[in-house]
Amino acid sequence: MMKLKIGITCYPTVGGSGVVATELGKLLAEEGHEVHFITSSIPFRLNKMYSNIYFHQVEVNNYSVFQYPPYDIALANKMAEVIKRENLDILHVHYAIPHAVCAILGKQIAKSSVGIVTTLHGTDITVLGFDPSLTDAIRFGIEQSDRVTAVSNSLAKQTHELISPDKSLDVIHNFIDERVYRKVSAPSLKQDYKIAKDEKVLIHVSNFRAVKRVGDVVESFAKVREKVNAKLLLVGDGPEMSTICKKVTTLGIADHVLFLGKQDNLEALYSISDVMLLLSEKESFGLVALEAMSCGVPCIGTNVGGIPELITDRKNGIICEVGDIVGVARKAVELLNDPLLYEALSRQALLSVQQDFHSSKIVKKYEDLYAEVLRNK
Ligand code: GMT
Repeated sequence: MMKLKIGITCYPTVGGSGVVATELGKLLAEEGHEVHFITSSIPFRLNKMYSNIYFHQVEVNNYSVFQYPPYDIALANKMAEVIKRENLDILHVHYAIPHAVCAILGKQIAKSSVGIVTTLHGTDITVLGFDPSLTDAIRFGIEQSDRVTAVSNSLAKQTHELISPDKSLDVIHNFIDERVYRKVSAPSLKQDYKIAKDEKVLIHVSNFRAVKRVGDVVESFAKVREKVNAKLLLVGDGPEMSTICKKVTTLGIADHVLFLGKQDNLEALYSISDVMLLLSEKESFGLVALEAMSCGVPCIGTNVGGIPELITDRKNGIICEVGDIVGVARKAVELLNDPLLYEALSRQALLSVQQDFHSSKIVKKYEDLYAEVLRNK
């Protein structure tokens, strides 16, 4: 395919959408495209030097006359500047609000015909879509983009139900870099965490927002421990953290739960884990489940959003209903005590990532979408 100049805007800090946007930019650069990140800070996953990746920082001045710093306008202005100076073919933004709306404004300011592609990740629809003060702006961002993708069929359906845009949505599932997320040898890590060799390890990774239901993770784990000698790794941080710490103490499992905070090199943590728990009440995709599966770790996930699009019950993982703590614990114990079932799910988890979510397939889908946008100009 022709090599393109592609602008990318996302929230660059920790979070699934920022991870996916940054990994996509890196892989597009490896395909020979020129990639321009237009963000408020360097995306945290941009941890390697690429000669064809550029970073344009959005700076927002805090003038005392303004009650709120004008981030969206500064972003649109920066987008216009980069569209014109770098002669961008495509501007790919992640989130309808504010990024798609800023892209449309930036394109107008630049008086350009740049193609706008918007990817919906969930929070913009499943949370903001319920806020009547934003729905018209979200619909505008979607309808005025050349193409809009959603990270799961579930999210596409929910977008139609909540926002009713006059636009068809393409579903392009998320991916991970399978060169990074693979089972690695971490011989002393279990010992470093004072986890016995024969102890099982359960892991949960999230931003500890209420929707992640980390309380259910902890309660399920307490029940698992009644039957299986195990430790729980809690990775990440967020608003529910202090409630969860208290719950762990109340349940009397403080010696068996390790709070690891935000971590890089998750592949090493997945590689010492046996099962991942993702028990959210809303989850448009569930990138962390894919990361774990790519390291051969089966996931117990809830029957919500995009999770059943990556986990097929008892084939490559296990599905439970939201809030079914007893069911989660029973199924986790069964999985941990049945080596044949465990081996089958672990092998199939890895295969699913390679067959259905391989980065080369997903990146090609985005490239094809960009090519279609440019053909229709
Ligand atoms: O999960 C979060 O709270 C972060 C959020 C984000 O916007 O970065 O993640 C959303 O996008 C990810 C990447 O597409 C998805 O894997 C997550 O499922 C989705 N989160 C929710 O829908 C709650």
